[in-house]
Amino acid sequence: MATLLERWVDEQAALTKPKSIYWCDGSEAEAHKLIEIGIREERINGQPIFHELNQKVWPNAYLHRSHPTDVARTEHLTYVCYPDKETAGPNNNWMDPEEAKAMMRKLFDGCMTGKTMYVLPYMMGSADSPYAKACVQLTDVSYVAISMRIMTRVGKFAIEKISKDGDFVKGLHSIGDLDPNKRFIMHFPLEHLVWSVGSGYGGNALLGKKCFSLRIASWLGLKEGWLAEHMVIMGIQDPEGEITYITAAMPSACGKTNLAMMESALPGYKIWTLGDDIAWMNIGPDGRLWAINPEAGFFGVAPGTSAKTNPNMLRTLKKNGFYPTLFTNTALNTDTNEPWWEGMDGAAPKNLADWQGNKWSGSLGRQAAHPNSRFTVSIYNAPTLSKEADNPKGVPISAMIFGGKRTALIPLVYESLNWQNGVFSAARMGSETTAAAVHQVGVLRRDPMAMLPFCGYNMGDYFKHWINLGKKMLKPPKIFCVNWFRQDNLGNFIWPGFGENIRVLKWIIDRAKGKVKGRETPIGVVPKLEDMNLHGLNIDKQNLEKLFEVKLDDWKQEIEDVRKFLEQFGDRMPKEMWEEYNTLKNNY
Ligand code: SAT
Ligand code: MN
Repeated sequence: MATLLERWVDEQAALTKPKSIYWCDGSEAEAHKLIEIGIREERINGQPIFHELNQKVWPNAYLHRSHPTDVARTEHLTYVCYPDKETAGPNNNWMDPEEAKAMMRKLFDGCMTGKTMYVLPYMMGSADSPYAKACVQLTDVSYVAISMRIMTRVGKFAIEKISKDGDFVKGLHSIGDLDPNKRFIMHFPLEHLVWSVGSGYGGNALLGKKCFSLRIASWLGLKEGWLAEHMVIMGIQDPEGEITYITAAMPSACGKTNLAMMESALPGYKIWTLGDDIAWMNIGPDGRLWAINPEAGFFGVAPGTSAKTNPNMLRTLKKNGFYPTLFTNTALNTDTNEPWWEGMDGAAPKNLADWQGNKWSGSLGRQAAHPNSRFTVSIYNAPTLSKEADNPKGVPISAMIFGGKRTALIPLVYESLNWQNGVFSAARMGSETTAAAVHQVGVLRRDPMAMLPFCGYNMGDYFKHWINLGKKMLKPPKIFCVNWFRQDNLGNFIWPGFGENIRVLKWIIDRAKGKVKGRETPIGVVPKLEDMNLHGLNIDKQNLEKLFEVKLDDWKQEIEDVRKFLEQFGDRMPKEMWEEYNTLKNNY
């Protein structure tokens, strides 16, 4: 008798009409087979799916070029579908589920004709974790199948868990005909279901990532009393050998991956990586907050990644691991057959093909690699991988960091006064937009908890959920805000960033352990200069002061802007947020 899973797959096949159905087992042999198919058989837009790179320097690595209109997440084509619009909130595009399904069914009808449907049973979280979830994604692209195998745990164990639980998270994906007018990423949180058509790109197509692990999971977290967040998870080892675990939320392409595997500039400190993008956090039996990374890989921004900014990532990318490594939309050195991007070490090679495969002349100020070009690589390749990375219980979190790209106003670091005040600080976060999504780059937008594009329900309810969870914890993490991007009067970044960020992390863990005092300001506690280890940095006094400055006049406009943002949520915005807002306003 067919199982629940088999029946569901058959139904999707009856709709999409593939020529064959292939059940993936997650083995190494299978990965090689799919890569071969992507090189020799499958085509997107007439192009092979993969190009084999120089295997001596980049073992097991392949280049993928996506369709030129399909290079980033498309937030304007991403919807959450609840029977009522209010539950989706002003932070989401909304469509009635029945209407959305009727429209999508037409787009899916026969879309896999002549193609193979890959069935990917996978786990988010390690299979033995009580917090893990079993899922299945269907797709018609080998690139997506291989990417899912790197980013998640694909294998039979997921099928076993599904038959035990009688339930799974469902994802149906087809690249369709890549027409941007027929591209939709549809979430049905009540059914634990995602339907995505018309894009093969990252967060649009790897449905375990933003679609499930954030949008659907945030909804599950609301119902079940936990948090699904857009956060790094890392351990900071001090010179005594003690490891403190923290999380850090930042919008896409603001340096989360570099932070997660930083090489410390302070002797005696070491960073251990657990995750670079997503944290699922539950209150443990001890009343602390425990985090797991549901993913198993990195989908990181290539431009700017170098031996200086992230030496551990270069080691990760060059390791001959069990999983293939993919590069998407980077440039190609056609003499050496190596990937290349802006901000890699050294000058641009003489003969380059740009991200679309055309000879690159270097003129016209165009970049050779797409600004949102990416690598997809297994976390198990990372030399900084924490030995707790697969611990089914996760790790206990002592501090949470929230950061964004702000060239002015926001100090390098400050600590919130308490949980509720911290939730408010995170909720009013703003960041200058990046190339990770299709929109104008470099404009300030409010991005609460770096979750604006990923919170799968009304953010007013989300803030309330955060406040409620704080009350349930015996020892909630301390909340901090950071900003690596403040500029001087000439428009240069004041703070060197990257490995030097350990100096900020050191202050944060010192504060979390109650080792140092600080200076109180209306937004929270900033460091006293003497408590920050600044030895060997070349920042003049005036700029140093600017880094920690909280100036009355500058904040007036910010506070006004925050009010407008909060007001959008009407009576769904919890009164505690307005209390915090009024305290801040009255302090200025
Ligand atoms: O495209 S993804 O959503 O997977 C990456 C990102 O934008 O953070
Ligand atoms: Mn992300």
